[in-house]
Amino acid sequence: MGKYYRRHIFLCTILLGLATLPVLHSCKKSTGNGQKNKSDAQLIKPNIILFYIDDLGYGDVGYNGAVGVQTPAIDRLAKGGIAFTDAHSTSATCTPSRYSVLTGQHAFRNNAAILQGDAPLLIQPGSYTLPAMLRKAGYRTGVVGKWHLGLGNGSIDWNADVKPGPLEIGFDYSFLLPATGDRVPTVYLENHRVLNASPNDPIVVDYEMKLEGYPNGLDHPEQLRQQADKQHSNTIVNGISRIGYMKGGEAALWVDEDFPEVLTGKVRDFLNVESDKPFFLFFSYHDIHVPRLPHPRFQGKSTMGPRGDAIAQMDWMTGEVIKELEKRGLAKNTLVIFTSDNGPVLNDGYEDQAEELLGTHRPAGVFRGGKYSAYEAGTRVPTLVYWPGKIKPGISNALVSQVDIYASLAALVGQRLADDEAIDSQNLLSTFTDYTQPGRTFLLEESYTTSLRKGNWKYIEPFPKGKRLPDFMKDKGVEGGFQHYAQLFNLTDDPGEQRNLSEKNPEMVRQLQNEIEHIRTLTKRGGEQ
Ligand code: NG6
Ligand code: CA
Repeated sequence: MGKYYRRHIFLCTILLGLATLPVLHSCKKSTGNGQKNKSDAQLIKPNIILFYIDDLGYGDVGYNGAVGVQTPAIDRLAKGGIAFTDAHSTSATCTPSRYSVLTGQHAFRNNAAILQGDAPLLIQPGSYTLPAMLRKAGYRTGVVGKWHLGLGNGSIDWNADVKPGPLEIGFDYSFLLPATGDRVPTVYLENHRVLNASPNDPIVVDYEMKLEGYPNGLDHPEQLRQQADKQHSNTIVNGISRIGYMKGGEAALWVDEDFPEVLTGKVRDFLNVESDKPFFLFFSYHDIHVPRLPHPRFQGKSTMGPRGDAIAQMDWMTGEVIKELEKRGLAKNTLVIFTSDNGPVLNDGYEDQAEELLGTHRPAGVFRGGKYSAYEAGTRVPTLVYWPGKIKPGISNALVSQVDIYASLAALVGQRLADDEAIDSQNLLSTFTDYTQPGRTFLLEESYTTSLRKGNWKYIEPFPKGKRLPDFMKDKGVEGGFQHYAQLFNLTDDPGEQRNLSEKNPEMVRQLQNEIEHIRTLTKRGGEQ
């Protein structure tokens, strides 16, 4: 293909995308942060916030039928924006989904799986990333919240500069929970440094060997506020035993109940930075992951105990950020994407009564499975796009994946992608901004096996004989869907994936298996090998 021709296609794609943004050019006024005295041409670069919730199920939000907890702030976004009914994280667990959002590639291409708390950075500095692409387009970029993509090069000294990390792969600012709430070290990391670390009380982290210092859960169950399974029974911090051992850093330890204030506060600070640049913020929540320890203010806000209260807390945090945008006159010039890294789970290692207090609430809605699962609820998550005054509110049934955020935002801000950049990411800018537009024709879902959606068909690859699931899967009560035989469902009349049609449709099974294998071999955008 000639250079001119390619460029022409690229420009057309951008223009087509923009044509779907109905009132884009009507906003000429200065809107504050990053948008002073800018021409129309530059106004196509709105601020962008990605609200990335942890373990939030399709049915956990009011607008999708939640019972026992209210989510007024999120419902307001749903009413004023586009609510997607068939939007997916790329994977049924956290690290792989995050990897895909930030790289525009499927996690299997880099063997991305749930990481230990002291794992090295999974994305090599110098690789193509979403924040680096947006930075190239003139954005100020930040990440606040859960990271879980690894840090450092192999052995981390938590008392010195912790790097490489987000700042080395495209973010200008970072404030992190380094891994997850249930993994040590239970400290905040601001840019390269642990917040409030002291040379007199050095932090040591070990994932193999018990460390003397803080008590641990197996030896001191009487000190626990929530009983935990074996994997979560190591060092006790704030009355909760975690995965992994740590000692030292007493002044740096976080208090889980403070997350909403601390994280929302850091987001506010990021928004308040005076800058001529538009911003991109990846706001990555701890909620509603375990350990679920909502602030006393939210305790009892739901009828479902800590899991429901954590949903209420997460909703409050979302509302606070939107209010902040409105207060600063930024709402109309900020594209908000709200979604979750994987589907719901009730028992994920701690006894917090999530199962007992569930009542008639259905975390996964009508879908089968949940976090970790190959069934739809593993990846089909609540997803909203909100941009008041720019996109028409509505419901979209288009098939979309979080891996598409990369190419779609590139189109929005006028960045051309290299052939080997974000290779799994499709430019769905028109779909994300117009509820009448179609989405993908196929979509890959990763779990401990691989599934493929083709329209409303859903194929689950057989789980290899001899391959083992992680031991913890036994106790989860999650329907994994990992069978040694092929599974094929038609979601049109069987959204709950109950009737396996694979034997009746061997040709379809073969075709979808071939497509999975074809996707595995791709090395370039647009499907060329
Ligand atoms: C598992 C943890 C689980 C959770 C998960 C990652 C068990 C026993 N342990 O190893 O609690 O931390 O990893 O969750 O299941 S995720 O949302 O970050 O993928
Ligand atoms: Ca998760």
